[in-house]
Amino acid sequence: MKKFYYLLASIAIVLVTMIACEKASIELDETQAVQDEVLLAKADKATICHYDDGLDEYGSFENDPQWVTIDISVNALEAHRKHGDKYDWDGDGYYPENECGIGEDLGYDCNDDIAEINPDAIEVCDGIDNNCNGEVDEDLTYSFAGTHVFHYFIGTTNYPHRFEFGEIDEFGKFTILGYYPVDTPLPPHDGIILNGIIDEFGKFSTTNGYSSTWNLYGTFSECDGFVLDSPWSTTPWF
Ligand SMILES: [Ca+2]
Ligand SMILES: [Ca+2]
Ligand SMILES: [Ca+2]
Ligand SMILES: [Ca+2]
Repeated sequence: MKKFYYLLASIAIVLVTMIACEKASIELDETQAVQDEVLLAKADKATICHYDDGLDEYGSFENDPQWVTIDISVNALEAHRKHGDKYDWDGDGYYPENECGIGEDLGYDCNDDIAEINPDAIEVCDGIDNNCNGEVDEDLTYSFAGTHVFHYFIGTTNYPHRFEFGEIDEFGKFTILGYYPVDTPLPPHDGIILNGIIDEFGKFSTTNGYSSTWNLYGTFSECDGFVLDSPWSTTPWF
């Protein structure tokens, strides 16, 4: 009989524990649901700089026209966009300049149609102010020195060559340290030094010192680097 009471007591403890756990679980679910609701409510809202024309719903004068910061449902965004209200329309995280000062601390988006253009973008050489600092293609430096491959022709045969350029000096002069055929049957030309100059327009030219017919022409700029007029098709001297 004693064993029977022990068994009953054990079952009771298990049941009480299960009910308590279930209750705690329900309370936890309810708390989560409330939190989800709060998050959802936040996610459904958008902060915009809205132009209040000062008229009431009947078209009567109510107050002076003004720009005001308001929270709206995301469902109403398109309607506000048509009215010219300010918002981060391209979704890059930055607002365009606005009378309400929204997003001023992050820096304004200078192009709110293109997400790739914003204050956090990296400036690249494309004629556009990518990072919205008011300067176009700033601080881009390309070294003139290095290897450049370009092509010339003997008849209709293309002979790509690899040219090694030295740096440009303060007078715009540079040196071609060597040039070599790239996968062609022509022999290499190691050790040949060429000189050239870049004029005030960024045009460069070289001569080999053996023939006045052998000039290279192209353009160098800090942004674009080395661009050869192409195809180069003057007659080689060798
Ligand atoms: Ca934006
Ligand atoms: Ca943008
Ligand atoms: Ca810039
Ligand atoms: Ca740029």
